[in-house]
Amino acid sequence: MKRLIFSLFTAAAVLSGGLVFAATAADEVTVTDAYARAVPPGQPNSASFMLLSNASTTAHAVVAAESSVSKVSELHTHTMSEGMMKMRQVERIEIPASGMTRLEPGGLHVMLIGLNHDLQPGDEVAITLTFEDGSKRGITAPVRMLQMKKMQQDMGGMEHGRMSQ
Ligand SMILES: [Cu+2]
Repeated sequence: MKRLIFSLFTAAAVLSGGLVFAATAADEVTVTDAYARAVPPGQPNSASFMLLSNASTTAHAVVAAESSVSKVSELHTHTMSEGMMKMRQVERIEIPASGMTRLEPGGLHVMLIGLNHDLQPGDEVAITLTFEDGSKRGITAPVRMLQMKKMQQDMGGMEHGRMSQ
């Protein structure tokens, strides 16, 4: 009997350990297609994009980002306001249960503010995402040249809109 109790206890400990591990958002969210926008010297800001996939039955959210190349990293989205595309900071980027959220030019992105250096195609940007439960995930985003139209959207459609008025 003693032995049975002992093994039940062991099984429970292993099981609960496994559940704690599985419940971490960083373990349940997969990050693919990560990249950062190439910018010429003198350009202070850039952005990173990626696909966040949540295989679990619990919704998760990214609540913060840090990067190796910028002083500040913020979570941003774009919204249309009076015919102009504007960027604004968001507190969290939701990833629905069994769903995906795509960060892409003209939409959600990780804004890299105050670059330490220019970003050339072929460079890599290390980004750490923090999830709602405090768990973190490090990703590597290769730097890519984006098409001009998308770049303009992302680099401040608001300013372009003002200039054309
Ligand atoms: Cu932004």
